[in-house]
Amino acid sequence: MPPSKLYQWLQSTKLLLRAKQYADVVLVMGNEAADLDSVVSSIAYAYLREAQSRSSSTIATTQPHNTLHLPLIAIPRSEFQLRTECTFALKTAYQNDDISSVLTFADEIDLQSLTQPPTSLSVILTDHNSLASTYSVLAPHITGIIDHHADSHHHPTADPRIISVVGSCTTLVVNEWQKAIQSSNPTTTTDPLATYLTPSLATLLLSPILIDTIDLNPSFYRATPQDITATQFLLPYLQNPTYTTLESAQPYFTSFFTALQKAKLEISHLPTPSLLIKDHKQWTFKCTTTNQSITVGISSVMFPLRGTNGWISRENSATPIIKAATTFAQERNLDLLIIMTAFDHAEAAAVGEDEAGAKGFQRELIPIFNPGFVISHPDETRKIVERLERSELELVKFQEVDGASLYVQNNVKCSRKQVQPIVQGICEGL
Ligand SMILES: [Mn+2]
Repeated sequence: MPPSKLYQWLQSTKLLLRAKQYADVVLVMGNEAADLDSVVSSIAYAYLREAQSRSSSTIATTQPHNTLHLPLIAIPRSEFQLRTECTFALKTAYQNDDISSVLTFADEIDLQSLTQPPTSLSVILTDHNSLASTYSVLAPHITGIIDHHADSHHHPTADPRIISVVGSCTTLVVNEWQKAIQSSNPTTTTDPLATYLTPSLATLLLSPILIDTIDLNPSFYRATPQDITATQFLLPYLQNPTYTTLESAQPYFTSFFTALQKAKLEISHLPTPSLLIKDHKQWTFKCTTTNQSITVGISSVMFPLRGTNGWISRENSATPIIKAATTFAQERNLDLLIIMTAFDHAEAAAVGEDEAGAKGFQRELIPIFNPGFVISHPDETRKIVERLERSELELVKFQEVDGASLYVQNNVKCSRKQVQPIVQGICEGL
């Protein structure tokens, strides 16, 4: 079986980029979280532009194809394996092709050189409408926005500038496919636009819509009429053409949604350093009395430490986790690394991943100090630990390993958003 059209296009795009064989580049880029919606919306919109340029006229097919449409995944390639729902959706939609192998990631492209003449660069943002600071070099080149977040009113002259609060950004991209297919005239084109929307692509487009709207379930108020219309439009393009109505397709949607959700939770096989980097943020605080800078990182991990299926039992003890976390803190020059675990036992039980469904939502927390760093002075580490223990987090120690304390965080309402200012206050007041 020959590779799919999408695979061939992505592969040739990668080769042309490497060989610098382009005059115009249209970069389509999702946000830095690189979640399923960002990945799919950027691929599918770049592919629409490519398909339009190929099918719009016979001249386009006889002249050298000089515009490179390039979806960019805004994370390093090594981190993509952590987006388990993305790799699962790509595999489900394209069973015979390894699509991720031909995608282009942030560490595989020299953005600075693309912004230099004679290259003409235009950047289209999907799933975000204001650039992350790491990509500010691209700001003058933004020509289009398709997004479903609140409008930050940047780039007012972008065209298209589609910002609409729908469940999934991919819904807005499906909308663009629909408009383009309906307005294209098949008799004048060699390769009608609709032939690019294969069953595989339709399945891929469906996946973020299902995840973001929670299976189009009206009781979660995530699915908007536009998400429903987009799904309706995709129906005849899906792998199984017997789905004529949304009602008849619902059992298929639910089983696909459940599988995607399960894949998203399946991180327990990842090695400890990957679990720590998957959702990590860091900040530098200034101690007001000593004027020292203190860098603190917080890793959120959706995997419980305790329990028979937990992280500690996987490693046989907590020691390898503390060791790997200490190395992680040293590599990133952190004074303090806090691991926060969050795990919904009830949700896991619902997809058969957890035997004890009654425990509900739980959090755990471990502060780990980088030996030899600013706050490694025993007085200061002791102060930080004491103040954390006295804080509103309601920490209860359940184990102590190699000088690190492992806590249950009984105030489960405090996510990283709340823990960060608490830690900031403690560091600034040392
Ligand atoms: Mn999104």
